[in-house]
Amino acid sequence: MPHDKLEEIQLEGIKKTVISCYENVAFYHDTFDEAGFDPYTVKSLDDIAKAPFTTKQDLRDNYPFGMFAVPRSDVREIHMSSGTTGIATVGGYTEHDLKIWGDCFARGIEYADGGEDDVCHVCYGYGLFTGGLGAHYGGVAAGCMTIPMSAGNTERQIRVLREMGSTILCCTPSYAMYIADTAIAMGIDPKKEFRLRVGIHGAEAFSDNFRRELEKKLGYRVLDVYGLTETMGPGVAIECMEQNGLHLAEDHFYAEIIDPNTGEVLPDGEWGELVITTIDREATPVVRYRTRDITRILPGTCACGRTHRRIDRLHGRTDDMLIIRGVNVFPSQIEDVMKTFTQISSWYQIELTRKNHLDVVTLKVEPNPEFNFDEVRAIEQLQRSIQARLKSALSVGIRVRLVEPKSIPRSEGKAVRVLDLRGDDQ
Ligand code: DLL
Repeated sequence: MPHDKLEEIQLEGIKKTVISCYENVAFYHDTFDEAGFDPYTVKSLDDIAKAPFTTKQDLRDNYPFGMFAVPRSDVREIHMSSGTTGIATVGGYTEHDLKIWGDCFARGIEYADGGEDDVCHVCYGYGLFTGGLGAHYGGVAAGCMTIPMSAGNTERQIRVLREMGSTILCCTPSYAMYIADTAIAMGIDPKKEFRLRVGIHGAEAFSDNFRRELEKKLGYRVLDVYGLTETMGPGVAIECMEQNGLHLAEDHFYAEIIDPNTGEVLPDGEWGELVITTIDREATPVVRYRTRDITRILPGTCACGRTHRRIDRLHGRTDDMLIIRGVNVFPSQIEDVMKTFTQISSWYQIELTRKNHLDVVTLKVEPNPEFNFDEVRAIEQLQRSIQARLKSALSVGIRVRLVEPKSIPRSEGKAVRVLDLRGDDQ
């Protein structure tokens, strides 16, 4: 669809969304009034920038059902964010919302020319996490034979991958790597014994190197999928086979990029925080939701010919930024330096501790399997070179420790990349 036609659909949807929020959700009624935003006067897409932002805290304050814009009896399903850092947030879905969710995830399968001949193996966690059921509805909507594996029991995953001939793998990228490594350790070559064509991986950031390694081990193409509980779950944006940015489902989500400090809307191409307004979500619509995720709108059109604009792969979150002795550091910057060393793998963990009231950052990283772990001098030399390159790239001292292969904990869900142990002064 030409983009100007799409914008007409967006405007019509947004007009309905802001009115529904104002009339049905006390929180929006109050905040719109306080900000002097009149939802009945939205005439263009630019007018949405006059509305106040919604934050995760606002959703928490209205836990559990305060953000519902429809009667409770119209809600068919709920999901919740993990709530590891506070009260969880709740997303509600009407029948219409569930259909849209399936359609959005199914786009990723369609990008890979998937359909009735495919076997969609879903090992994102099912349950309150949106990964499992989001990918599941997508697999069904795309016409695939869908296998609801959920996460865990990796040997059984491997058995099913082989025996059912799964062609599409949906899970976190770190779990996909764990499956690949486990299969290889069992003497199975996944490239030969699995029939995977494509992996639709997301829920956490992963580097280009990590992607290439996965593609090499599993013999398939990896597409990045983005989403969050507060706006729907996986499928808000998905990469096409060009692997050059994630197409936003712009007929359901209106995206803005803002300067996280000033709140000002930034032009296409500039990095900032992604802000999303839902266009036709019924149960829990959100207006200008601050995702905390850092990306940019890629200018220009995609070689695949689709007109939906693309966001760049995520560059971390405003709240994962580490402040190390006053310097702002994102884990993705550490990964960028790691990529320049062929001797090390993509498995790492950043450990933050405090010594004499000063932050100490230790990067624990596993070398590649070919690296000779018995050569103490080679280990020390490599640690020193990584340290030096980190220092010159980030202007902070980071200790580097090469650790035994397979010693960084593998996860079935999102990988834990940063361990903050600064609570105890050591
Ligand atoms: O992680 C939804 C999801 C499930 C997305 C499966 C993709 C696949 P939450 O648990 O609410 O929802 O976490 C949302 O995860 O704000 C990002 O910080 C991060 N995230 C999600 N997808 C990506 C991605 C799901 N492709 C939070 N790359 C978001 C980097 C991602 N980070």
